Amino acid sequence: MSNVDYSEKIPNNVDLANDRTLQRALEHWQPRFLEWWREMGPNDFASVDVYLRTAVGVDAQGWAHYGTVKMPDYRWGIFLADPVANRTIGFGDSFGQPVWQQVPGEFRSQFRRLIVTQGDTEPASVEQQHRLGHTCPSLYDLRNLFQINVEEGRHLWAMVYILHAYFGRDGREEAEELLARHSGDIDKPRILGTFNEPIEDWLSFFCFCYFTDRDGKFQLKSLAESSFDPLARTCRFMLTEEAHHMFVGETGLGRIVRRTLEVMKEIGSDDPEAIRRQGAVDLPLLQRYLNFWFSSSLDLFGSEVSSNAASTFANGIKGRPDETTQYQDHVCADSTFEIEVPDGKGGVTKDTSPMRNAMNEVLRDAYIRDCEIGLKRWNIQIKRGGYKLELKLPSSRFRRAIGAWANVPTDLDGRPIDREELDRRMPGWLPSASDKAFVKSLMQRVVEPGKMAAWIAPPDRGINNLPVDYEYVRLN
Ligand code: BYC
Repeated sequence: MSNVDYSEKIPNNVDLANDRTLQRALEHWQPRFLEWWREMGPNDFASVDVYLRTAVGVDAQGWAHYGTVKMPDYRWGIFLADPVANRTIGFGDSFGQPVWQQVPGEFRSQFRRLIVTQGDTEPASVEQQHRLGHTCPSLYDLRNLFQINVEEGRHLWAMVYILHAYFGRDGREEAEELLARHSGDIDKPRILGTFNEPIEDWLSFFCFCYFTDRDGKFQLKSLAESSFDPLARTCRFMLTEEAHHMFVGETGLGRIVRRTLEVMKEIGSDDPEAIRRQGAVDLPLLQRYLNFWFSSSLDLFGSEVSSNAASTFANGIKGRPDETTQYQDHVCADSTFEIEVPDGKGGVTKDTSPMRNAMNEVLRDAYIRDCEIGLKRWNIQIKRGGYKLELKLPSSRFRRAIGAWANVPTDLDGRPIDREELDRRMPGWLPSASDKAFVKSLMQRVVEPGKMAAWIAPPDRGINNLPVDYEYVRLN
């Protein structure tokens, strides 16, 4: 089961060759995908050789196989983690019953909605990163960008397989629509807000990988618990690839902090202007980027109290990350969860929600704790450098567009403030036009093997035990 059939037009471990109808349908979608990749992917780099990881099997030996590939020749395929024998439903009203190999009719539209939402984010991120290759800070980073891009393409394949294989004509239509919506398109935008935000510089890219890909981790972990076994298995395999995307975010931001501290030491100052004159990123500017991407990514969890969340949990469609190992009560029929909501008078009050309705908030809380880890590491670096400044995540009430705090003006600590104060202070909390212009001025491509742009420190090590100065992308 672990081996991937690479002799097929579409590499897969789902025995596609024995389902001619499905195979034909996917082979019909394949050229559309490639056409989309040519138009919306990193196609200015179609002819370059990239040192990429390609899965050749879903077990430990197979999933990280490295070699030099031209991106359009990457073998996008369909890989499901191996089935777990006698797996039973891990949560909700049908707890303990055997998992489903087909989608129950009554849950079809709920499943389709979630799979489409998940699928929509994958090509969206490739579109957002479309032009970043031209301003890479090093060949190492360029290679990581392309690795992420091809894997997001494969994650799109993962969802398209599920739509084609289990949702008939509706699924095929949805698969077409996944290529028809585009990030930031006025008429046909991507479904979730963050995936319509432009990513025009590498600082935004690293923030996106740190915060937004981490939402991917939490959502995929929740879907990996699903009672619909093919969905659970496909998400389990996606998670192995997702880990690298967050690694790129965390180490990218960590390397920026390290370089800034070096510059601060060299010039003996933490004055942002003086740091900028040396071509590095001052920490207050980095903080404003963190504020932007963190607050945007928090919205991806949906409303604090959600009837959608309650019913997907009750119906065994979407669980909580590590449902089996992290929780005692997998049914949550009677438990409650306390949330803080605006009191409508400029203050905060506590509300009690049935646990099932609060599942989005449970996930968001766990996500916030996970986001803290990187900040702790960077703050240790800053403290060791002898500086007092600390990077901080803003409150989860800050700048929200979804849920109880949507459009409620608060400061970075989540204290409700009036709109006039918000308008006055917001420019100091988010990247300003001059911040963005400065960051843009730093985005000069560096492509000599081993060399780094002046605003980012080298990584501790290269990819797959190769040296940092390996020529990860041969630009010809
Ligand atoms: N922007 O009851 P509500 C990833 C919509 S990232 C716009 O509050 P629900 C990746 C919502 O769709 C992971 N709309 O929330 C990362 C609903 O609309 P409909 C992606 C939003 O439904 C980096 C309405 O508001 N995967 O993989 O409980 C690179 C009311 O919804 C937003 C998933 O998200 C928003 N931010 O939960 C590449 C997993 N938030 O349906 C990839 C699948 C909510 O009434 N999706 N809305 O028209 C889900 O589980 C759920 O749809 C959500 C929302 C968690 C997103």
